[in-house]
Amino acid sequence: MRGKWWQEAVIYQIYPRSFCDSNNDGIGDIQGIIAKLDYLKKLGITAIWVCPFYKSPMDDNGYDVSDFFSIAPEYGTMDDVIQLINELHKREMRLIVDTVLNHTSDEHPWFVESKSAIDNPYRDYYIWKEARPDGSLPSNWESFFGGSVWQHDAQTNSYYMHIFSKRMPDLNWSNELMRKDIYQMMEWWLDKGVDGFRIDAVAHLDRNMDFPNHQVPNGRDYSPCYFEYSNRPNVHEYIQEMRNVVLTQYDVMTVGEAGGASIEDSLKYCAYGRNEFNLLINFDHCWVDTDDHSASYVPGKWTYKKLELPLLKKSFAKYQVNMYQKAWNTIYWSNHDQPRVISHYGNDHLQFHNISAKMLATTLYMMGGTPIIFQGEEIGMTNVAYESLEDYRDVEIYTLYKETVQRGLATNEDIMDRIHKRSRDNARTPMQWDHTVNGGFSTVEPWIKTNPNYVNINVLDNLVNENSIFYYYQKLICIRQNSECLLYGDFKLYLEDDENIFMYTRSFKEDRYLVITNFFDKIVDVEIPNEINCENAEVIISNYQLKQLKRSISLLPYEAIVYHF
Ligand code: TEU
Ligand code: CA
Repeated sequence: MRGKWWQEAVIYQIYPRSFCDSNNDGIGDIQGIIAKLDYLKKLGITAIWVCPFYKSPMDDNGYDVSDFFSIAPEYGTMDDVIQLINELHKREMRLIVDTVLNHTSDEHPWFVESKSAIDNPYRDYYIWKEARPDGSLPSNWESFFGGSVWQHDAQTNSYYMHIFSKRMPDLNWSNELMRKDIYQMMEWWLDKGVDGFRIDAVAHLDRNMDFPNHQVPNGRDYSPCYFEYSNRPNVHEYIQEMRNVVLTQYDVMTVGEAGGASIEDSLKYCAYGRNEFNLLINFDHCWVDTDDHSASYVPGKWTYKKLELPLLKKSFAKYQVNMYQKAWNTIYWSNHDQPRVISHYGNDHLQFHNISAKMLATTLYMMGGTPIIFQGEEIGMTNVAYESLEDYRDVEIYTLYKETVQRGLATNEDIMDRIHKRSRDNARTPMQWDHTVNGGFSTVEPWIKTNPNYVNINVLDNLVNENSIFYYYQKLICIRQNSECLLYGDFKLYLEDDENIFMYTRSFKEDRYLVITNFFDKIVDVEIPNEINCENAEVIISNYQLKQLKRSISLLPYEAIVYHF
């Protein structure tokens, strides 16, 4: 062990609502997670990040917290959480809890107080503004979920700010009393024995309180001026205060979620010595195939164009190279907010499903940084295409549909196609454990329909098939956890502009690895750059038959090979 536990960890992200339903009420729960810890241990997982399980009206499936100190009854009890912590520690695994600091639920007592009267002591825990003199909204900013960031409340004839759903009022981080209450909550959880925090939407804690209006794209009512409430300077003041007041007293890992953070921002959030986070989740690689100009009537994440591999390669290389020895990377394909990576950047047709999933895993998990594997990725779970809008559950989808189809700005077909390709519910279908009804997730109809392809894609089949995606993940994890070079080595990208091949090396002292993957379903010939000596190259892992390294090499569809020198 050379570094900190979180540098040599392999994290598995669990969306509790969809992971395992132990009491057959159709909703995943904490006892279900406990029941699957040995499965995760077998995969090689050393820490789990569990999405919010606190009391919540579930407008955003738990990211709208109404009580930080109690557990959502549908997920279980505080005793279950304590048991989960103990069961993890028994297995030398760790628990990273998701903590939501940008907002609360509108049912949180703080907000109930805050909205009750202008002079209420909690008024300033949230961001309230009156209409502008001309009666217009305090600003024309667009919420991440679509629509305005302002919601009128009749009780005090004012607007409160919400950059997510209107049932998730934003906390006012310029209020010191509010911050102190948050820090006390974090200490309370640390005293329960949690090992880490994933800090939700941390990029948004500071916002431009002058609330200027901005340009509105044609067809939309509000301005997607996310920069007015993302990655602004004061966020770093708050994080450093959080570290000094709370985090330094404990051996705790913190990973911030900073959507839209540039490499410069990222280094501010997590560079060594910055006294902020240990790790950061940025979104850079998630949306390289968006095309804002193709449909101005929807927010950028819902647009798409054909994947240009060089853009994806440059995105990963930017972090691998610029963070090296300055900060510690996280490496992940997707999470509960993204489409399934095999459907997004791979090929989920049965013919290529297995080798394409292995190609994507090889491409990513040989890079430097702490891996975060999203539940179901290790068996190649795919996007889902529900025929009917009513089968979807995500509040973001319903706001999108209201802001487009219901306003006559787009056809039902157009928006349903975008939902199929981009919606967050793609990642939230129940975990597919076996062939039984609902994929073994629950004996009753789950809160969201199981993907019908569970008959071909499930844990049981993976565990009995030595050529499965699961065992390939298990082998990749074992390779990287036992290699100083893969854990601590440098990263060098080759063939940066090649449209089909992802090629890089990792080097550390005398050790060197060469990773070559073909991202598409066609045979591609590759010239290995002269500076790479092809002698004595040993194949470490491949998704096809082992292939000797030669100066000119031909890769089969989605072929992935790792050589060790
Ligand atoms: O997502 C954060 C998020 O959606 C924004 O940060 C935005 O996507 C990004 O900055 C765009 O660049 C987190 C959770 O992961 C998500 O599930 C929640 O809905 C959201 O916060 C609100 O809690
Ligand atoms: Ca349940």
